[in-house]
Amino acid sequence: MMSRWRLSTSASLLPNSNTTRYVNITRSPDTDNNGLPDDWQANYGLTLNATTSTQTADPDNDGRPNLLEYALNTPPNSSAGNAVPSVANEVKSTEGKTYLVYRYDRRRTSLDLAFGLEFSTDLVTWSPTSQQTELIGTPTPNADGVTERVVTRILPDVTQFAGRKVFVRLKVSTP
Ligand SMILES: [Ca+2]
Ligand SMILES: [Ca+2]
Repeated sequence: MMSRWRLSTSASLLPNSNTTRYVNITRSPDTDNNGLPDDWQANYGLTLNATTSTQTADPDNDGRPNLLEYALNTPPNSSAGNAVPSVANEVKSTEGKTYLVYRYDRRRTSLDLAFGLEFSTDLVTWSPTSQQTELIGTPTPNADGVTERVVTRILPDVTQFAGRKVFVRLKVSTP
């Protein structure tokens, strides 16, 4: 069963001692068990138990299923405002070598979404491990208060890709 959890803290949860800190974990209601919080569905008019409300449905026909819309905090009922991950060549200053760098914004309050990059040479077979990656810094909260920016360097440096193509995509799943 899919579930959604949120972390919250409040003054009433904090004990007098400053050596212990309590964290309250509350589950966002998901009464139709589709893995998408009911309040998120309600915000965008996705009716409970409707076929247009499943994780794989794409009611706005923008090519993004509802799970991806939720994970990236884009509206499932409009293709407007869709943030697009970016890929750019960037020099790693400590090495002087150029690497592909992949940037995307993801929802940061959902503990049960898994994000990962996958790679392919033919757009048919995808693998999460055929290229090594390294996170650049730590994810940075965005001004919207909902998402964070993730920046990943794809290894090895671009000179090692000479004469061949490698495609990269973002995969979102619920464990
Ligand atoms: Ca739901
Ligand atoms: Ca969509």
